[in-house]
Amino acid sequence: MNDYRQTLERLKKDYEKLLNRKNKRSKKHYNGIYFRHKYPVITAEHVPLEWRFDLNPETNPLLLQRIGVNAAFNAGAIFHENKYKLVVRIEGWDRKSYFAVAESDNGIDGFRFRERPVTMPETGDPDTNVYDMRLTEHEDGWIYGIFATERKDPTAPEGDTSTAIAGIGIARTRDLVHWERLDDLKTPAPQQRDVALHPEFVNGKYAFYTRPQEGFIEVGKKSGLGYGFSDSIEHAVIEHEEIMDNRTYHTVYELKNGQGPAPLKTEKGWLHLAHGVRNTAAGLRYTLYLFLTDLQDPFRVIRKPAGYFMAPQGKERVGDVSNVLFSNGWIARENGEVYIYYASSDTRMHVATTTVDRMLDYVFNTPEDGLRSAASVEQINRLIDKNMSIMQ
Ligand code: M1P
Repeated sequence: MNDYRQTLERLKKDYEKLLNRKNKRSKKHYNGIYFRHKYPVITAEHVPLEWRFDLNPETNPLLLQRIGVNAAFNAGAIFHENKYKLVVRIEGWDRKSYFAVAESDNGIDGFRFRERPVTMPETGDPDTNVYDMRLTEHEDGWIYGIFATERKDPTAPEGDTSTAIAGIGIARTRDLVHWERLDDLKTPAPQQRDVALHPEFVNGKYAFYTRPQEGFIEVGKKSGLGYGFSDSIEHAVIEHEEIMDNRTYHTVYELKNGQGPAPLKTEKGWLHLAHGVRNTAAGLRYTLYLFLTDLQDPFRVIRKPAGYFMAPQGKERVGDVSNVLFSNGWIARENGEVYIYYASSDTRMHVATTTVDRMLDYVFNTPEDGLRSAASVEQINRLIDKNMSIMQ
C-alpha cells in the first residue's frame, strides 16, 4: 500500500510539473519567418491520469496503467471563450484515435485537457477511426469540425484486413462539448482526406477544400488540393471538384498534398497552410508550405513561395511515423500574431509563433519555384548582387 501511495504521488507530481512547465521561444535555427518554441505543447503524457489508470487501490493494487495513449497529435485549433483550444487527435495503444479538447490561457504553455474526451456521435455507418479535425468558425454561426473517418473497405477480398476507405465526417458545436453529427461529405472521388471548410459562404454555398484520392494511401493520378461547393451542410454533397493547387514533379508536394487548417483572411488575400509529401529512400517526408489565394476568389492561387515553410527538425524528425510535420490548426490573434500548431512525426504537438505581416512578407518576397537547379542558382545570384550593391 505504501508503494502504491508513493508511486501515485510521484505520478501526480510529474504530471503537474509537465503541465506547469513554461515554454519559451527556441533560439535555434533563426529564419525570422516564425519562431519555434522549445517544448511540445501536448504529448501523450499530458493525457489525464484518470483516463489511463484505475485509481482505486482495491481494484488496481499494483497501480497498472489500464488504458494507454500512444500519441497526441494533429490538432484543430480555435480561440474560444477567451482560451486557446486544441481539439487533439489522441491515439490509444489500440490504434484507435479520438478527439479531446485541451485549453490554455496563453496558447504557448499550460495546456490542460478537459474532464473527458469528446463523445463524437456516430452516423448509421459507424466509423472505425476518426482523426485530424479542422475547425471552422463559420459565418452561419456554428463551429464546424471536419475530420477524417475511416472504415474497412466492404469490397476488400476475403483475408485482406488492411484495405480501408477514408471519408469526411462533419460535426458542429457551439461549446466544443456537445457535438451534432451531420451526414458525411459526399464527393465524386472514391476517397477523401484533409478537408477543411471555408469560413464564409461563396455565392451562397458552403465551400470546402478537398483532397480527392483513389486509394487509402495512394492518391492516384488525379489528385491535389481541390475545392467544391455544397448547398447544404446537413447533407453536404459536392457534385463537382476542381484542383486549385496541383502536385508538381521535383517539388516538396510531388507525391501528394493537402489543406491544413481553414485559411486566414488578410488584407492581401487568404493565407493557406498545407502539407506536401515527397518520397525518399527512407520513406515519405511531410513538410508544410504556405500560399496565398485571391480575396474575392479564395480558390485562385496568387502567390506561392518555392519549397517548404517548415520541415521536421531535431527531435521533431523522430516518432511513430518519422520525418513528418503536419498541421491542421492555427489561431490568428487580434494583434496580428498567429500561433501555428503543428505535430511532429505523428507523435506530439508543438507551437510556432509568427505574425500575419511576416507570413505575407514571406509569400510575396520568397522566390517561386523555378523548377530547375539553374533557376535556383539564378535566384541566389540575384540576391547576392542586390546585397553587393548595398555593400559598395
Ligand atoms: O502519417 C502522416 C500523415 O498521413 C496522412 O496524411 P495524408 O492525408 O496527406 O495522407 C494522415 O493520416 C495524417 O493523419 C498523418 O499525420
